[in-house]
Amino acid sequence: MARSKTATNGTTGVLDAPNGERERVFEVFRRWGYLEADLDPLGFFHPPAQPELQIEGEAAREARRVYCGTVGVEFMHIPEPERRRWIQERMEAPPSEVDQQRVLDQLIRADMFEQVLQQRYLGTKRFSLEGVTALIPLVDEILDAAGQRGAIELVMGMSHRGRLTVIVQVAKRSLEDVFARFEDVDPRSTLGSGDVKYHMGATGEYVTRSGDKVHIHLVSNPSHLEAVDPVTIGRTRAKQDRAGAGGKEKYLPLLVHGDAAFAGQGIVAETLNFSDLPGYTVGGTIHIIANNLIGFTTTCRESHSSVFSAQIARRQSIPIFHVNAEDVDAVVRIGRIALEYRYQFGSDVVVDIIGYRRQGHSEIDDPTITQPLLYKAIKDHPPLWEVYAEDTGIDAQAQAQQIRTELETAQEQAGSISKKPTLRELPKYWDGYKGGRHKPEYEVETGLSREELAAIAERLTVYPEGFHIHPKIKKLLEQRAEMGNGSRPVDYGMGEALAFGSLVKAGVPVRMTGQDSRRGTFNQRHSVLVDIENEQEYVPLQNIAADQAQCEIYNSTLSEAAVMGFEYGYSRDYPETLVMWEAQFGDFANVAQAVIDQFVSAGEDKWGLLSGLVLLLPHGHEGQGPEHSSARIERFLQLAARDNFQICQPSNGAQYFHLLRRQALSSWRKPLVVFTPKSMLRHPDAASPIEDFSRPHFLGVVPDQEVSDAKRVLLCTGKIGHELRAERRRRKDTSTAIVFVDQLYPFPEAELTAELERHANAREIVWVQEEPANMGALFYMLPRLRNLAGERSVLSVKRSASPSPATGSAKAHELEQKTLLSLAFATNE
Ligand SMILES: Cc1ncc(C[n+]2csc(CCOP(=O)(O)OP(=O)(O)O)c2C)c(N)n1
Repeated sequence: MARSKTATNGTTGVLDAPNGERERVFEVFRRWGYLEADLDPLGFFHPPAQPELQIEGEAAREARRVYCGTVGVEFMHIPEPERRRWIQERMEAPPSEVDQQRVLDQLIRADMFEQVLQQRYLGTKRFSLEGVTALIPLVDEILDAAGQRGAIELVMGMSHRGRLTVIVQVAKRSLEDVFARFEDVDPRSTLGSGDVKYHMGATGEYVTRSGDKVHIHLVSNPSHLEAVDPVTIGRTRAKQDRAGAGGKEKYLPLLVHGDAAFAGQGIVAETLNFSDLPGYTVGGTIHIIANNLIGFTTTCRESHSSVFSAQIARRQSIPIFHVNAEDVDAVVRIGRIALEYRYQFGSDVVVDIIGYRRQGHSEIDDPTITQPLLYKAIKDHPPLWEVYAEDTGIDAQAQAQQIRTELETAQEQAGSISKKPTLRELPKYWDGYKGGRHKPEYEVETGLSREELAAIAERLTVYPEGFHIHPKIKKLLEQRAEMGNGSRPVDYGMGEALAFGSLVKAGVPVRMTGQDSRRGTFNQRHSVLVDIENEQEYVPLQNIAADQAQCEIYNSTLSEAAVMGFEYGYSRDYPETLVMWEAQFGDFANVAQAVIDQFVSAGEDKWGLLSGLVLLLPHGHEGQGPEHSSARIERFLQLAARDNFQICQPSNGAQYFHLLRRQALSSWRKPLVVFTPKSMLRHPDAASPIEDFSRPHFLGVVPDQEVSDAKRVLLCTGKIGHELRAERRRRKDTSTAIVFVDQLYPFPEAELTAELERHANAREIVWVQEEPANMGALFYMLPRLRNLAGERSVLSVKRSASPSPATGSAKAHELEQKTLLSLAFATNE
């Protein structure tokens, strides 16, 4: 309320001024002018007419020239008056000079590049930029302005359209190398792996008009439109964090979107929502919409319910500049204003360049079938460089011929390249890390001495004098202190805190985000203490030692896809950090399935890019219904191949501690999927004696210490194992071994073989899981167990196959669980 009052007063103040009438006219145009701006080069796009703008007079003519020309700006929704004023001043100032010769050169290069590709590789998909080639001079101007503001790197995310042109003209990779990709040289190097050419990442060096060098980092990208957005932002944030002070000025994120994707893909809104949040902000992202007013065969009218696809950004203090992509000088000028706005206010900004798509969606697509009239108009329309040459009066024919020859020569030379060219260099900070198959020498010792543990526990359980602690937290900290000194078994919550504390103390940064992660969904973490009298915060993990590394734990937005994508991106540029994303319940991770499939699982295979991201996924059937039970173990196991990641379910607090430390300390950098407990968080059976934290390693298989030489071996993972052991106690059974498989993938074959050897006389090996038969680890374990079992029979106990992971009735769950336990012990009765 207070905000809108101020705004109204501000407007009234303007109306009272001597030139009030002129201002009143301008105000109307500032608000609605963009709807009558001349934005579509082909004239097919018609926003609703605005009767308010039908004003006569000198002021109206002037305001119309500014706000209804080839630029239409939406900024009156921005609540901060100084931001509106800033934009208004720039829009109403005289236009700046543009280096037209440079612009022309870029336009010719962009269009000619596409034409040579079209001629030489007819029928090959390249997703031509023609129709929105103004993108190239726009990025050039943004880079020039950014260089002057101290930017040293542009982190760029974009999808298919124009990507190859960008790799050549912005990332400055050689033409020969890009043409060689079309030649598809060296196919044996990518048998069964690799990616298509218009998804590959690229790095390079850009020299701006002012002579500044800006490093370009074009992020590798999957087909899944816009999925790269949060990844790009996460990468930028990591680079900014590495740089420390001034990081937000040095690393600039830029996202290029398609118009249909920008409006249609929810992950765009999720990513925009990061813009001003402490855990995620990058000091403003530049968004460019390469808007050809079509998505594949779908028109704008079918693509979005808003007039412009860009308007999803209107919910935030983000200005949207729509520019006719055929007025390249205007595009360039707006590029500078957008960049300045980002640096001035640390805000996102959208530049929507509106053009057309000269070819079909890809070059093998005939658009005259679905949009015959539009494509008739496009066919008759000259390429942008010709339009620009005519508008500016520069004779471009000789220049065009020379560029064409240059491109054709490069294309011919590409034929003699025999090795697949790499288009990027990895930053130095990846030097010490390894991917590929696991090797025993990658294992590291993860145990700590009792003294070290006690010292960390002490720091974790104290708070400043005068801090008004919540009584429940006081008790929790007292219990944790007892865990630390060995007088109480250590639960998961404390196991995790000890892992984090030990890592930051040793100089390894820790970053975790997820919904309600600071407290922990299950009230288990309490990483931030809140003073009950003044809500001041105290974070014990940031007070472990004077020279410790950062420990950052943030509550995330209520998003999975974008937040997981962001953290994946962060892990890509901060390999030294233990980076974790936590699901509220593991079930919800499937909202981020595209990020899991395209980046976490396949990133190394497709692009040779490593990540140490940890996914923490609460899992377990506890009668909480179909969507609070399963983190879909089966899906992760199905994705597992060539040691692409690790999939674990630690069965107790000490195992969790060792697992997290192994992830942070090993030079083998692979994503880690952890199925984490819910009810077992505080269960005494899953707490560990402090001695177990001094053990050297995480155990892939947790042997049964109570039974040796069993008649039957029950193998399981997670909570069900504890239930089986309780059932065994109840039955006073001494002949059944219950063994936990804490690491599902890579398969701990040697450890499991050793454990089965200890029970060489067991006739039956039984895989027991609480998941339905078509879910869980069953499909994965059975063939592997059969391989190890030799003559022994391998059986399984599980719920019946089901389309949904769990029942909605708590009582039905209990009945099912009881049956499961009885079946597991059945042959012993
Ligand atoms: C998530 C997802 N859904 C569908 C597709 C298939 N697809 C590829 S490009 C495209 C149209 C994109 O239109 P737009 O965003 O306007 O970009 P343009 O191709 O016009 O530049 C579609 C539907 C995809 N790649 N990703």
